[in-house]
Amino acid sequence: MRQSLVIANWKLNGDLGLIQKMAEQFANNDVQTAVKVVICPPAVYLKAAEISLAPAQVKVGAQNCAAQSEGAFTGEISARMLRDSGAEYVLIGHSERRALFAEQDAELAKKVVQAQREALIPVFCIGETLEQREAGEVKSVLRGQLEAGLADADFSQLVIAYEPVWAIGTGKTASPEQAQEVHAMVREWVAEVAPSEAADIQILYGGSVKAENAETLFSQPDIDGGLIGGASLDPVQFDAICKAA
Ligand code: G2H
Repeated sequence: MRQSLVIANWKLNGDLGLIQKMAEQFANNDVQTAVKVVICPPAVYLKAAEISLAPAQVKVGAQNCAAQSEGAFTGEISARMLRDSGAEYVLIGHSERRALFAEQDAELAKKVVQAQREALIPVFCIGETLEQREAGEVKSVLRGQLEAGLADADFSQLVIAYEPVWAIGTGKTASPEQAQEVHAMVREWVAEVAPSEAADIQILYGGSVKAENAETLFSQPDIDGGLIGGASLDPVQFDAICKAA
């Protein structure tokens, strides 16, 4: 039985005030007993978020990590540093990192290894563009991303997030059926490469999830929760999304 997981991706948003509001929203809330809730603020806020959210049983994660463990890499933050700052999860391969920061498959595979070496759970993100979907390439694109990025992964310490690029921050959401079809395909792929993990691995949906559409998405058999961007900046709405999981 897979536990539901809902992860907030604050992207380049949020501050100490939002952490405080989120902590207040989840205090005296029992959703976290059934659903694992994780907040990924900008890295500089990880420690503050860990301390504020711990009493509410909300975990924290990072949005990125270095592909290297240490050295002359100005501006980078290693997986060990993130772990020291309280992170338990780290997003890897978000489409914004791929598109805006030119992150390539080989680099992402190294990040996954670095994260797992430091006992961080990678949340490995995959997704196709609208052009690729319309060209009938969803399966080949996603399998390519999975094969390349997870080449050296330990599947027992891993989360996969399907985020169709055309649904990110656009207000367009994949239909529950479209999302389920992809999630089932991803689970089938895991069954091929790591058969013992296929039933247990958590596969999240992301892309314009809101309180209104969360329940139908999360009720699909292979959707184990969500990766939430814009709607996670509103504590009341994020709480409602967690309750739908
Ligand atoms: C996709 C998602 C969170 P949003 O990027 O990772 O953001 O919910 O704003 O589409």
